[in-house]
This record gives sequence, C-alpha cells and structure tokens, in this order.
Amino acid sequence: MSQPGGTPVLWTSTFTSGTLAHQVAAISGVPFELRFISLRAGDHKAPAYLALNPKGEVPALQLPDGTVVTELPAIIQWFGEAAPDSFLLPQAGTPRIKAIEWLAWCHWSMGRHFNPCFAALRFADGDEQAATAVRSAALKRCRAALDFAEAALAAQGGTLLDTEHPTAPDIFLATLGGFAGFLKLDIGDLPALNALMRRVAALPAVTAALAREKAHA
Ligand SMILES: N[C@@H](CCC(=O)N[C@@H](CS)C(=O)NCC(=O)O)C(=O)O
Repeated sequence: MSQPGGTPVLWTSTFTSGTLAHQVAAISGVPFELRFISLRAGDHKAPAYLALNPKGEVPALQLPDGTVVTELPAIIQWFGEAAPDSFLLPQAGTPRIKAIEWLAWCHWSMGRHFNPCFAALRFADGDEQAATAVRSAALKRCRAALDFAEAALAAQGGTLLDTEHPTAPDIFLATLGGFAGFLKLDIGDLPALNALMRRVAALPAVTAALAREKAHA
C-alpha cells in the first residue's frame, strides 16, 4: 500500500457503510484522497489491506502521520474536528455530547439491527433456515429503530439536534433510512425521516459523493 502524502486517505467501497464516511468527508470540505476497494473481489481480506486495517472492513481513514482510524463515529468525528466551521458537529457543551450520543445510537443500531439483515447467512453460520429467522427478526428491529428516530425528529423540528442544517448524526440517520430502501423495508409512513433523507440527498457534497461512487461502481 502506498504511503499517504499530506492529505488523509479514505479507504472505502462503493455503496456500503463507507459511503457515509465519504459523504461526511465531502461535506467537511477537508481535502482527502479517496481509494475504493472491492468487497466483492475480497480486497478487504487481502494482506495489503489487512496490514492497513486488520479488521478487514471499510471504511478506514489513513491520516498523514500514518495513523489509521476505523469505526464510523471516530472517522466522522475526525472530519468534524478538522472542519470546525462546517455544520457537521456542534462545537462543544451539551449539543456536542448529544451529537456523540446520536452517532453512537446510529452506529449501534447499524451493527445490531441492519447488519444482521444484510448478512443474515453469516450471522446464522450458513444455516439458511436460521438466516431467514434472523433476517425477519432484525428487520422488525430496524423498523422499531427508525420509528424511534422518527419520533425524535418530529419532536426536534426535523433534525436530531434541532439545528438549521442537518448535522453528522442526521447524515448517519439518513444512511440508515437508505439501508431500509435496500432492504425493501417500507418507511413511506415516516414523514420526518423521509424529509430528512431528501434534505441530506440534496446537499451538493452528498450528491457529488454519490456520483463519484456511481461512476466507480
Ligand atoms: N465497525 C465498522 C463496520 C463497518 C461495516 O459494516 N463495514 C462493512 C461494509 S458495509 C464491511 O467492511 N464488511 C466487510 C466484512 O465484514 O467482511 C464501522 O463502523 O466502520
């Protein structure tokens, strides 16, 4: 793997949870280099990538000093701190803590509910029947999590932190809403979530990031 220069390198794969890191990086306005690997081709389990991220997952953020940051909340916070004038994260105090709380909740919901839907067979150790049960139970929990977020959005005036612009937790939540679409989970009856997803999708940096992924896929 080549060494990074003066800009951080974001290692990701198109249309995965790494897309969220790509969107946040783009919104931050911080210069970064984007490198796509292919999960389908198994690049994430190749020795060269495992040397970078032994977890064998995307995304991974390689900082100019060589430090590698993994886990979405950490990568998102890195970009938020590198771009304090962006609207990604509140600067300090209680709003900042609530932002971290929502990032943790979104990440926890992703791992606990959404990932078992996407990888049910893996969660069930290859047992097809068990995988069907895992997927169906997890789908219900995805829906319950999105119902919870819908209530929070409605109570906060449309964003999780009651802010003028969507912040990083809103962008994470919009990603979870997008996952629901991939999973054919009907969320048409969640108006606040749908409105948030439209706002996030309309951000020019998000549109640009998705276009880059589409061009590469
Ligand atoms: N804990 C990681 C999880 C990210 C994740 O779920 N990545 C998936 C892609 S959506 C992945 O790399 N999967 C490859 C694998 O598990 O083999 C994070 O928060 O960044």
